[in-house]
Amino acid sequence: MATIRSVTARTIIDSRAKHTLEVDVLLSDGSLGRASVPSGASTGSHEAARVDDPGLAVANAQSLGDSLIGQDPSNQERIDLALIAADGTPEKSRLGANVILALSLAVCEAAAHAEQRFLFEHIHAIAGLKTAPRLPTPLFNIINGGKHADNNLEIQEFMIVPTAAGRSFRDQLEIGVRLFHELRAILKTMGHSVSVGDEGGFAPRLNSNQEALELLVQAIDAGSYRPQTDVTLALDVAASSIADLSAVTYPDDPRRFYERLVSTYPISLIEDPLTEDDWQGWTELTAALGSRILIVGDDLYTTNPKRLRIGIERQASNAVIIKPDQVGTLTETLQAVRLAEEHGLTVIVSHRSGETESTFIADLAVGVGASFLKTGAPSRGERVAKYNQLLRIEEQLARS
Ligand code: 2PG
Ligand code: MG
Repeated sequence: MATIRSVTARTIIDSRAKHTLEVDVLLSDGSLGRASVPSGASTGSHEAARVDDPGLAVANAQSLGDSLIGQDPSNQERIDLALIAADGTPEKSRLGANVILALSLAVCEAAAHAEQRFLFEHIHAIAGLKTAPRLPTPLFNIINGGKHADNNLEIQEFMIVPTAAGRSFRDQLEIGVRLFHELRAILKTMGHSVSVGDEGGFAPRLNSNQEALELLVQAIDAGSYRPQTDVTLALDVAASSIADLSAVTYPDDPRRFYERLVSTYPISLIEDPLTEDDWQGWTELTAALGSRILIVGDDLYTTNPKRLRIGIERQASNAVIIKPDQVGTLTETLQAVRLAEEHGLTVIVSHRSGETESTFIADLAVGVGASFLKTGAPSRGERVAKYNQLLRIEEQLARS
């Protein structure tokens, strides 16, 4: 087996014109793995700690990377445990979760190349899951609010979800593309801005969150699709990033507010409807709505197997967001996915609002057989890169 010959760390620019870390891992047989790190705007307070200073991140990645020279990249768990041990803190605050993640993912890609496997195949091979590789259903965030846009919408993401049954990924992507254009035309006719936010969705100034949902239903009608049957709606409320959630749900309490929304609109999924430490509220909401829709924990869990275990015990949600950068290694990410699989939680792999052109999460979603991939609107290069990678993987899976 090839061994790690060299590691090179550098900064590159992300989609918000911020510096982020990129790492190359070169193997003795010439195989190259390259990984970069995204970043969030609505970050959960339980996420692993990052080293934000670009110079320090590069220096840490370089010295930590040098300590991997000579090692076998196919043993992902051993590499990741060594990275975790080198940091030595529970939150990865000494060397930085971003530093550790870049190395972890670059090693994974290098090993896939050395073994002449597609990345998704390699991830599947090391994941230890029962679920077979499959294409995820895309969650298209076509109206951006909250911390991802400069408008007045408190809710962060208004998404459309093609129904998967009987549809290829390519067909599902076409629905996203078509509805993106339908919505654009509707907004233009109304005299709204059609500039896009951080995740490629439109960022109009509307009268209310409900108006955004109305516009999505209008776009579905305009595209001649049937709401609920062909396309459903999804929200990421990102409740912990809202200054006063009760002002958004007013005059109702949150539970009543969401029950009303779900009865009024063809909603199939709500992410982070409540704040990240309101365990009791989550359990009650999941009891009330969990048989009708997916209640998804993002900031609640931060891809951390320890927090996910608490949520499973408390029946706090029936779905989980998986973001490798929230926890800092591929091994811990896969551990969270295994836990979700074991307990029947729906898995949703997700991008961050600040992204690079890396397509790792597309392969991750397929490799772990995730039900969904959330990676923005079908617009902006760094979002489209992931959707386009899924088109290629769909072809590869069809051939094998
Ligand atoms: C989220 C993410 C991605 P951010 O809340 O789910 O959409 O946003 O990366 O800003 O945390
Ligand atoms: Mg979220």
